[in-house]
Amino acid sequence: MLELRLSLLSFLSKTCRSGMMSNSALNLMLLSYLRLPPQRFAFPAIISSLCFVLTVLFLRLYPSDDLQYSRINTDIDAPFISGCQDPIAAAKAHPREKAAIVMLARNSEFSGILRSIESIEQRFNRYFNYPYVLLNDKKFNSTIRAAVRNATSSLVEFGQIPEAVWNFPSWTNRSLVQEAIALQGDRSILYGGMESYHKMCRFYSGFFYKHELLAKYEWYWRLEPDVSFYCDITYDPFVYMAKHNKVYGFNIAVKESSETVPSLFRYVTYYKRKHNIQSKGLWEMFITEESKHGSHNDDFEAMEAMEGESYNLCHFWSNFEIARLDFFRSPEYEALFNTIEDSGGFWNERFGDAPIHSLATGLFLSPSQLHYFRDIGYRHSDIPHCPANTPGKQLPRPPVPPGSNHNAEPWDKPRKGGVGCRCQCPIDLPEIEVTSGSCINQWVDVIGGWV
Ligand SMILES: Nc1nc2c(ncn2[C@@H]2O[C@H](COP(=O)(O)OP(=O)(O)O)[C@@H](O)[C@H]2O)c(=O)[nH]1
Ligand SMILES: [Mg+2]
Repeated sequence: MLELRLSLLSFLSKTCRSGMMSNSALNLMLLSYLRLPPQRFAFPAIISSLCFVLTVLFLRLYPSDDLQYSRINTDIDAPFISGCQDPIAAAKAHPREKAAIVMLARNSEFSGILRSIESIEQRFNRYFNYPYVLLNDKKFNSTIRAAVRNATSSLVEFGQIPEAVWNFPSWTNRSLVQEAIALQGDRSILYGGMESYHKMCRFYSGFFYKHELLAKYEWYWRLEPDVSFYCDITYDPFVYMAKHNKVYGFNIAVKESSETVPSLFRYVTYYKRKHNIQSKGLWEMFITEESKHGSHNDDFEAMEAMEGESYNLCHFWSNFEIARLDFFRSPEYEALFNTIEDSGGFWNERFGDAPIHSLATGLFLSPSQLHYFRDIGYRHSDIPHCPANTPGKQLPRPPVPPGSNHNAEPWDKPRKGGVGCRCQCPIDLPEIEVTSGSCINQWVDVIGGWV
């Protein structure tokens, strides 16, 4: 009977999820609930609405705890740990890697800075005690310094970014650049009119890893103000990245808005061609389906058309990154950055550091050197990724320090195939994996597909 119910539910939900590309609120709610992999085609809204109603009715009649959390092929990348382990024992089991949690922030972001640090402390760092490096183009004020030091028992270092690094490079014509930025504002390009945002993207593209406070580290975890972590992280991600020969880890992959990077792909493919770089299997994640199937010819026009390839705008969202610093410190990455810098696209366009980091992984790395931290529940702005909890692998929380405001709420019910530990997922925000802006399908394609 249970088998029959599950088969029927699976049929209904498979039919329903085909409507997800229509992105209707109903479909998103359902997909977020069912956590099934998204499909690439859309049924007419009437069919997807009908199956939505049928599925909800069915679930109300026969609630099923056996519903599977969607599974990804694990041959070349899998969550390091599914479910919980004892984080105190895990922290004792290995020496820490040379790693830091790095945050660039402004003095005006006081409460967001603290919210992020409290969240990562509660879910991870109170066990593992990684140091923090906070960077700013101005001097951090004493209120922020004191509040951050008070929020953690780890080492905290505050650094100021030299003016010569943060500001427009000397070769730019300042008034022309300012005009170009103002024009992007007039065209309502996201953050296009903000000088400071252009500077931030350039800093994260080509300079953060050279800051003197990061010189002693081999790894970093990028943190931003005002983000949340939804699950407990009871293992050391740096240790596991090292053990599995991983270079770059991400949590969310989405599409960039095209008007911010009209010419970025042109310069990156120019670099690829000039240095005769062959894909190691990841580049395909970033090119459109048409380019994968299009015929390639070598005449001048095809070269101009970027080898017949075009950018699908996918990128790893760089507000969360756990990565090796030597990836960025390599001569290849430096040369790539210089090509992009010379294009003027940090100013005349609004090149983001996320598509730059991502295309660099596509040029230099193989899929097996990347890691999807699918088990880490995370939110930035109103985009969350939150996994289901692993059945049979949830453990009670270690005691929280007396007087702390650490969350003591119960966690979500586990689900078959779930990979999370004590996750408490949001119910008011649609899961990014199942929305049409997500690039998880493109990632899954290069590592072996959905199971
Ligand atoms: N110090 C400093 N940090 C900045 C500036 N602009 C952005 N940031 C930081 O850069 C990161 C990305 O900026 P944010 O405003 O969150 O952009 P979004 O995540 O793309 O919406 C955050 O960590 C910000 O605190 C700036 O002018 N000065
Ligand atoms: Mg942000």
